[in-house]
Amino acid sequence: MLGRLRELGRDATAALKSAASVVELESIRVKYLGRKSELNQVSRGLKDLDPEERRSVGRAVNELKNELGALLEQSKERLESAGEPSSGLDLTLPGRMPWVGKKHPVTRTYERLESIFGGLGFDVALGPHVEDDFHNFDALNIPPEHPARDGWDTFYIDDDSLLRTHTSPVQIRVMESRTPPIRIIAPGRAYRNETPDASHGSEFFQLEGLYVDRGVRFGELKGVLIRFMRELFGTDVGLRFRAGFFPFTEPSTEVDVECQVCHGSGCSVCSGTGWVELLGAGMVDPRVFEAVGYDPEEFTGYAFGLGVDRICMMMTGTDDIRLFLENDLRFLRQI
Ligand code: FA5
Repeated sequence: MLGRLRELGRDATAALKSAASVVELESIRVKYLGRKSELNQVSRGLKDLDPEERRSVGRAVNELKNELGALLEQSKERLESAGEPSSGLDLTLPGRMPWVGKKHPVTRTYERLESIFGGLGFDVALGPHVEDDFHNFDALNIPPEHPARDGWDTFYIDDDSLLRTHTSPVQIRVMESRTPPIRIIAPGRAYRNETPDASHGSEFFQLEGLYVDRGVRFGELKGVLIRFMRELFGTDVGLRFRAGFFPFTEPSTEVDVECQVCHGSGCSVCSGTGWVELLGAGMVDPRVFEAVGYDPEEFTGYAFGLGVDRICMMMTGTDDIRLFLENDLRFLRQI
């Protein structure tokens, strides 16, 4: 028995001296001094030995326990002074900052627009991104042979389905399903088979507006657009209404804002003109009313289509629309 105790002592001492971490030290303690250790079993079996042997073995067990306990403390101090933390948990390490997500700047711009138009009594309507020729073109007074179709370079899916080139088809879907008065905005993506540049994406965000009732006039359209532009950009921002052409509105206008990137001196965003086109608008053409079964003698209305990415560029001074789709957090975090 005494020989076995000496053997255990030798093994435990060697293990404690060579332990390389506090975790390893703990497993050595469990093995040689723990509840299920051989040394503990010898200790518990002392009562079955005859008195003589009990005395000598008992003394040897106690001495060995004391020796190993002291050696355990020394090894722990040695490891801790060498930089090994006692629990494997280093409370001095700086904490990890949680990632806090934010809405995309174009989403925030849309939400701002929604709130302005909501305050003016417009509800939100949505439509499909995969459209048919009728809603995207024919009902908007753009028949197949009409040269205006060239202005909307289209991604066709098959002969009759396409990725909508603007949000105007939502006008048609809303008028088909409701009767006036109608006052809606329709936000969402539009797709054009265009080569992207600083101010053109092949995929971009538009916001359509439509108001139909009896006796709606062009002056109301102008008033709403000026009001919303001033809420966004401030009262002294330069605005420009130009005569425009859209097959689905008559008369039509395009509205530009003074370039907020170069403030009018000319840059790549405004193609050197000092102005950026933000929207197209006009009075709903009677042929559109006929296509949805409304009587053009009874109802009049206005419609507009804004480029939300362009508005976001102007509000944030961003000089390239493509940055909005690149998902580069270094850029997005600056806004
Ligand atoms: C239209 O899309 C018409 N549907 C707008 C409209 C609606 C007119 C209702 C009348 C009545 P246009 O192609 O001009 O029109 O586009 C409208 C706005 O979308 C532009 O002023 C511009 O701000 C934005 N836009 C157009 N093409 C792109 C593009 N490739 N990338 C980013 N924004 C664009």
